[in-house]
Amino acid sequence: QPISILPVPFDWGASRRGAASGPQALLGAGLERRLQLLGHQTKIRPDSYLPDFTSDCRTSPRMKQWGSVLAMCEAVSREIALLASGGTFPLAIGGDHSISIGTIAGLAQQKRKLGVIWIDAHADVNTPESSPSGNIHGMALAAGLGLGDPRFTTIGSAAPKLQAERIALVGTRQLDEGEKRLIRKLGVACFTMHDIDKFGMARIMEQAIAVVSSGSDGVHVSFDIDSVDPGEAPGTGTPVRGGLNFREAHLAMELLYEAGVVTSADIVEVNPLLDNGHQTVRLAVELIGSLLGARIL
Ligand code: DIR
Ligand code: MN
Ligand code: MN
Ligand code: MN
Repeated sequence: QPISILPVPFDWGASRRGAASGPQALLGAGLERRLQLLGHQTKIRPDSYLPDFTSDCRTSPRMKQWGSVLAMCEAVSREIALLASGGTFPLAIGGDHSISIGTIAGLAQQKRKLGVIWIDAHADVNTPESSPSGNIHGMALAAGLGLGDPRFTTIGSAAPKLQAERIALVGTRQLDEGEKRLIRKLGVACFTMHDIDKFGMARIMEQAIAVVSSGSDGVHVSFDIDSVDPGEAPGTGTPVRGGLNFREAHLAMELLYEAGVVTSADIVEVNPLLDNGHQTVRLAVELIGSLLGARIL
């Protein structure tokens, strides 16, 4: 199955600039070639599909730069829906995590029972009311669940895109109070760093894959590079200590590939301006490789 790479050079959903250079950095580090060496056909969508969001200054303290984020998400949603209906595997490369509001809205046009595995130090289930920061990248998964500002929850279609029982969070270690309450209330499967330390990544991924694939018509992997420990992945806007080590991150991706259930993915929050050389950019490219079939032997 051909892979459609969708660059989303956007970072107004976060408080720090730089993730907008992520796509160029990942492509510059040989992402496409790596996928081709794994036997995949690839196609890069030129980013002319994106509107000019730089001049949109609609903003509010609870939803910073919401005008730009909304315009980006609508364009990403349209584009992802098009790529998915064309029978390719959509791979969105961010950009901050707000781009996933668009990818999920686009995927949901075809898939009514989409499972999502959210590999992230954070849960991104804030609403404008619960968010302490007002940064929309911290609201991305909530929007998929139909929670938050209607302008964002109704992109592509009015109904919620996701069901809580088909979502698994992996690598979680920093939650805001409102997020903790919501996760408990909805019963979202949350595999924290505590669980990974205790049971090991292999067992946790087995459980997470079961959650997202049972009764689902596709599985989307949303990989926030800040899930990885800052020692391995310093190039990201909101680093949190105590993350996945190098092998844990690769193993998660390898096991997802082995399970054979993944139908789309996005990789987000790579910030080349904060990187130690190209360490984080290279790691991100390698991790996408593992998700799409790279083997040690
Ligand atoms: C925090 C940070 N929970 C917020 N979220 C981040 O601003 O809502 N997500 N950094 O990746
Ligand atoms: Mn995130
Ligand atoms: Mn994060
Ligand atoms: Mn550990």
